[in-house]
Amino acid sequence: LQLEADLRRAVVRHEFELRYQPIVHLRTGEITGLEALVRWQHPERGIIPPLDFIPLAEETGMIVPIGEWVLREACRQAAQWNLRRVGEKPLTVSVNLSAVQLDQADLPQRVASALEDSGLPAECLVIELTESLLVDHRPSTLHQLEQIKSLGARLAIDDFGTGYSSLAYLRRFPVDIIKIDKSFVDDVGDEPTAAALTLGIIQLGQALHLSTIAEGIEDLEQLNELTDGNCELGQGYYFAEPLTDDDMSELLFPAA
Ligand code: G
Ligand code: G
Ligand code: MN
Ligand code: NA
Repeated sequence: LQLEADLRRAVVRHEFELRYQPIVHLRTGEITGLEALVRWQHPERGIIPPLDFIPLAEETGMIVPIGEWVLREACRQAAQWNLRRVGEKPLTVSVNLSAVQLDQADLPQRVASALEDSGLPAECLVIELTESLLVDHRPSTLHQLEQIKSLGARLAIDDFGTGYSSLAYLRRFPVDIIKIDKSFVDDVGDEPTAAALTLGIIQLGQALHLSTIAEGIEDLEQLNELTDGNCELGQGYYFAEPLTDDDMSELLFPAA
């Protein structure tokens, strides 16, 4: 209950920060986008990771204002970085969405407003949905997602392969990107079953004209396996951990 009171205060006092993890084109090493990951800067307890407060935020509905701040701040920051990337392809920014946010009827308008106010082109925004969000989907979910898509934003399935009916989601929802769960990537170099499943997911993505992003790449062996398997994009500690905005600026604009 203390945590809940603290969280309420955190929403009012804006105690949240974003970290940004690069998403890299595996063959060229080029950064094509960023995933925004929220942190709570608690005044006494220091940085609190999302797994320790997002569930409470979802139960209490506080994820709605927190998630809206994340969305608006991620769009603002990405638009600002893209302004400095003269002559380069604009970066995409990926934002994680909770089911509770998707249940808000005005979510598509909130997304539209975040894009408009930031000036970020809609094609640069990726909304990440977990399989658990899709498994418990409501009748309104498909309509909500179609409205977000009609703005021009793209949809990714996070943690792909860990849910109950991953393949069914691909038929039901207008998905653009598959994020291969870290549990497959972890074992891709030394376990034949994990390698076969990973390659199968990549080929499935290709057949459906979807982008594939491998999550949690930590070493060169994993990178090589995934690159050889034609996985397009990846993220993980091998490239960079989630970075503060200052550290990300330095990575994007060295010695600027
Ligand atoms: O950043 P970290 O690796 O600790 O993230 C842990 C989990 O928290 C991930 O599953 C991620 O999807 C989730 N998460 C991070 N930021 C957000 C956010 O802004 N909103 C929601 N709903 N989940 C987030
Ligand atoms: O939204 P999602 O559940 O995919 O969140 C990604 C989470 O994975 C974040 O908490 C991020 O900090 C974490 N992460 C990103 N890259 C790596 C990695 O290479 N290794 C590990 N162990 N965690 C990672
Ligand atoms: Mn994610
Ligand atoms: Na994930």
